[in-house]
Amino acid sequence: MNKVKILKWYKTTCMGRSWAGALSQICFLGVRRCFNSLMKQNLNGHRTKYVLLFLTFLFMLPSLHSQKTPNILIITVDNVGYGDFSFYNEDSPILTPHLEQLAGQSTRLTNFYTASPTCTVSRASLLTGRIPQRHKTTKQLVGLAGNYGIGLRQSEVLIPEMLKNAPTPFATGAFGKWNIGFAPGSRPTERGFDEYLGIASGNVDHFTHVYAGKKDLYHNTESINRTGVYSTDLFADAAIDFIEEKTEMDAPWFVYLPFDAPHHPGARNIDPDAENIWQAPDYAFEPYGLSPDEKDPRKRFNAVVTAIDLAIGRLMEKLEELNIAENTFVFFYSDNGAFYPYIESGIQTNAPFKGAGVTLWEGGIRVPALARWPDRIPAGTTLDTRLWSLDVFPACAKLAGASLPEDRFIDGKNMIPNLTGENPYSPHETLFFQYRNFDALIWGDWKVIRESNEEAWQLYNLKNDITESVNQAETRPDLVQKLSASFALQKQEIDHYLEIEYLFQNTK
Ligand SMILES: [Ca+2]
Repeated sequence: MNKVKILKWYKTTCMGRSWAGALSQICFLGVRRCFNSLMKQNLNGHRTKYVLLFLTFLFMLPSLHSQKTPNILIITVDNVGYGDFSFYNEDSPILTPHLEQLAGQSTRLTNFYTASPTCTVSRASLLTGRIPQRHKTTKQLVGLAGNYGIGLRQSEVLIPEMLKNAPTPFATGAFGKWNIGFAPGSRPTERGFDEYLGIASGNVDHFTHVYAGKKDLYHNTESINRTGVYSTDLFADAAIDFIEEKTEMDAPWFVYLPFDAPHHPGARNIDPDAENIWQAPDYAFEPYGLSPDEKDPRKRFNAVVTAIDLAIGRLMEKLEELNIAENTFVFFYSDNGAFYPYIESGIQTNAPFKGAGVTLWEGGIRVPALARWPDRIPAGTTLDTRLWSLDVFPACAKLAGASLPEDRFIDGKNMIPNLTGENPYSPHETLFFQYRNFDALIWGDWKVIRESNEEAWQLYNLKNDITESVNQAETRPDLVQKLSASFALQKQEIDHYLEIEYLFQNTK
């Protein structure tokens, strides 16, 4: 073959595949070539039959491999803005080479929304596939009373509970920030997870794991002490150990890895004896040539994110080492956008979007997201189809071959055909949001939003005006009427639906 032919062959055979995928494809083509060659020679006798049988077996190996139930890895980061990562904003000063590599192996979502702009509600929605108004956890859990209370209703079905009912039940592990209630019956190992290592609350001192003066770190339901181990590493290492163990047992696994970083430091989540600063491990300052004593909060924040990047790098390396990267669906996203104080001080950015966390402006709800599944999801691509975090739930069901719960409405839709490029159309006609006094609805290119129901609706065209700068409510009253009517109808439907669901679940 000449150079042009070799390049063409390489492109069609290996491009977009992981190294293992490329190797598998090369072996497959090689075996096929031998098979064809043998057939041409028209050999006779038993030996030939066995050779042919063996080659047929080899020939089938890749397809057998591809039919294996995939593992599922969901990673969330806390309050990272759309413009914080270099793979969304080339001006970002934050060093994340491993996440950049992951982005290169993934489809990068540019029109992905979290169902809520705040931690607790975002997580409750992800794990149930339902909008907050339906699962009824509509507010942040605050303080020890909030975080150690029931939190999310125990009657809600979580992803790991659904995956336990898959044809091949999944091994399930959660490692990180729980933040949806830690009362007996609400804890992860009582909600479908086989193993849990993490914090009950939203954010802790990254080194002492103290929240509001209380040691907040647990293995399953037991309080544990790992003082001195940086929380990001603690969670990633627990996930790695779990993955290693379950892979050895040849069980499909589901890992939920919600980092509590880089969430800002504050009175509750910094140990009373420690300085109130962005806490990063010493090694995360090295790539910047900085001392761990660096005082600039922007540089300290960058190191916190780099520590996440290094942890995710180790995790991805482990998937390769275990030879399971090919058969693992990875979904990575930020639970909500960056908050105003950190945007205004130049530490973070939701650029190009307006607004911030705990608002329904695009900066609060439109978040960075990556989806990787070698050989199925085209690598290094960008996807602008509108999806949201609730779609993870039915996607997990589809991947596992599990049935969705039949006694409740799931707002999410299976996004796998969108991620693989089979279907370019959003499965959602509208996205409905309600948080605190904010109301919003997105339909097609348009969005209506109001900061309280005492204010008039504002109207923005998200296609031509992604910064939500030009309110078109006065020039397009027809669209305001259409979208606001849809919002009112959906709100009415949800209220009515909840009554029916309650009756249905309590008369079984
Ligand atoms: Ca958050």
